[in-house]
Amino acid sequence: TELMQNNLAPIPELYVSYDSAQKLKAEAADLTSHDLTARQICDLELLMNGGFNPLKGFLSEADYDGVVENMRLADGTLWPMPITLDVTEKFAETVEIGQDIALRDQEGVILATMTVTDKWVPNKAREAEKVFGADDLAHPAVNYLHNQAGAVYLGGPVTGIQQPVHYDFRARRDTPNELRAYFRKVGWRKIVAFQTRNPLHRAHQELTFRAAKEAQANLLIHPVVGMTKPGDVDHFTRVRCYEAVLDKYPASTTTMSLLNLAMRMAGPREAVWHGLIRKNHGCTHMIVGRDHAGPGKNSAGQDFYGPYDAQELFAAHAAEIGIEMVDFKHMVFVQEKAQYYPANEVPEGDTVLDISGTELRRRLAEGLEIPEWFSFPEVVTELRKTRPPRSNQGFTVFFTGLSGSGKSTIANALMVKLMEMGGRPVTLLDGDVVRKHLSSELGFSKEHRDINIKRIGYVASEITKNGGIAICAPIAPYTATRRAVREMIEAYGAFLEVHVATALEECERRDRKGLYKLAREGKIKEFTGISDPYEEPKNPELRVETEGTDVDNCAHQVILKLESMGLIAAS
Ligand code: PPS
Repeated sequence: TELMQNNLAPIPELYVSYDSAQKLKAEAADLTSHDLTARQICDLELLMNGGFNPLKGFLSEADYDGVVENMRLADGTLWPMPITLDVTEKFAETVEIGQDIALRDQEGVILATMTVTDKWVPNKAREAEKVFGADDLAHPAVNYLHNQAGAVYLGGPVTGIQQPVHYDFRARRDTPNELRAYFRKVGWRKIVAFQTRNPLHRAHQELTFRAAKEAQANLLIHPVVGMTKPGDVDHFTRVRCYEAVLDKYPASTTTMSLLNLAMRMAGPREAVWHGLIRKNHGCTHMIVGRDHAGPGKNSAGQDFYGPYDAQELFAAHAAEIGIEMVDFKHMVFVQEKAQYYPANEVPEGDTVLDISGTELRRRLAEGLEIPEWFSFPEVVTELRKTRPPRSNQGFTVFFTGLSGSGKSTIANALMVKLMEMGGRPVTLLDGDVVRKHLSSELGFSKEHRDINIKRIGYVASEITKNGGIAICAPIAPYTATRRAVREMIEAYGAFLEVHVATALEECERRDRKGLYKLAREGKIKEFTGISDPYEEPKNPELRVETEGTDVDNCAHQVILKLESMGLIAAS
C-alpha cells in the first residue's frame, strides 16, 4: 500500500551548520535568555532534530488554538499536542514581540535561539479539558500545567545551535535522521515501532516479535527515556533491562533506540503524537495497545479514557499520520503448552498464567519469587537491584515531641538496637547534634525552625535513598513542615513518624536541662510549649507514652512497628 513507500530520505532539522552555530552561539550570549525546564529541554531536542517535524519552533498562539481545539495547526496539518514555551510573568515582561531570545539548558549552555512572534496568557482550564480530557489535577500533565508551567506562553521559530548533552547511553540515542540512515544502511523498508516506558518481560518480547512478523517488518524497540509517568522505573534501570531483552530476538530482526521524549500521558492524543514522531524516525508501523499512554485514575477513581480510545483515534488518522497501526495482542502464558498465546487464542481448557503489574511490584517489594515463564532472569536481577525488598531498603524514623519528652534517649536506644541487628548503616540526627553541626547559625523563630527541619529532612532523604537508616529526633513543632519532610523521604523509602507524647507538665517536672525554669522566667524566648507552639501529630505511625514506660520498652515498640511494616526482617 501507499503507506509502505518508505523512502527514508532525510527530514528537515532546525540546526544551523557547525560554523554558523559557533558564530550564533557567541552572538546569543548577549541576548535575553530563558533557562529551559527539564521538559522544555526534551521538547526542544525533538523540535531541533526533526522528531516533531513539521513544527519549526514552539507553537504560535494561532497554532496553539488550533491544536487545542481540533488537533490541527493553523494551516490544517494534524498535530495533537501543544508544544509550548511556558515562562513566568516576570520573564515575559522582559520580552517583546520580534525579539530573539537565547534558550539555555540547566547548566547555562545555549542550545538554541528563538524569535518571539507570539506572547499570550493561555486558558489553562481549556487546555486541560480539550487536550487531556478533564481539568483534573490527578492527571500528571494537568497537574504540571497548573502547578509547574509558567503563566505565559512564548511562541516562535527556533534556530538550533547544539543538541542537549547526554552523558548516559550515548551510543543508544539516535536522531530521526540517524535512524533513517541506519535503516537505509541495513536495508530495512518496513519497520514496526514499539513505544514503551516500562521494563519488558517475556509477554512483551512475544507480542512485539509477533507484531513484526505479522507486518513482515523489522522491529524498533523505541523506549522513552525523557520524562514518563511519575513513579515509573527509572530509565537507567529500564535501559539495562532492554539491553538484556534485545538479545532474545533473532539477530538482525530488531534494534533499539532511546527517545528523549517528555510524555504527557494524554492517551488518544498522545498515541497520535507518538505515531507522528515514529513516522519522523523512519518507521512504517506502530504498535498501539489497550490504554496507550494512559494516566491512571482520575480524582473520582475512574479511568480518564476508554481502553480503546487511543486505538480508535489513531486508526481514524492513520493515513494522515503515515503510519499503520498494529494491534497490541495481550499475550498470556499457557501452562500446559509452556508457551505464550494471544489471550483470545488460548486452547480450550488450558491453564492461563499471568502476573499483573501490581502483583509484580508486590513480589519485588517482598522479595518473593518471580517465575522464569514471566520474565528473563537478567531483567529480574536488574529490577531487584533498584527495587530491593523493603527489608533491604532505606527508611527514616522521625521522632517529634516537646523538649525533654525523651526523644533523644529513645532515639539512642533505637539506634543501638538497630546496630545490634546489623545489615544497614544507621545515622542519628539528634536535635542538639544537628543544631551543632548543620544549623549552628539558626535560632528558634518559625522560619529558622523550618529551615532546621528541612535540612534534617534533606539529609535523611539522602540516607534513605542510599539504603541506610536515618533516625531524626528534633522537636519539629509544625505539622506542615513535618509533612514536607515526609514527602521528601517517601520518594525513596518508608517514613515512620513517632510522636513522643510526654505531657508538657511531665516534661516541665523533669526539666532535665533546666530550660523550662529559664523559659518560665522569660530568660529563654520562644520556648516550645511555654511561649511557642507545638502542633501535635494527628496520625503518626506510632505514638509512645513515656510516663510509666521505660526507654527500652519505648524503643522496642518502634522495632515492632518497623517489623510490622516489613522494614526489618522478623527475628
Ligand atoms: S526545632 O524546633 O525542631 O527546630 O528544635 P530542635 O532543633 O529540636 O532544638 C530543640 C533543642 O534546643 C534547645 N532549645 C530550645 N528548644 C525549644 N525552644 C527553644 N526556644 C529552645 N532554645 C533552646 C532544647 O535543648 C531542645 O532540645 P531537646 O532535646 O528537645 O530538649
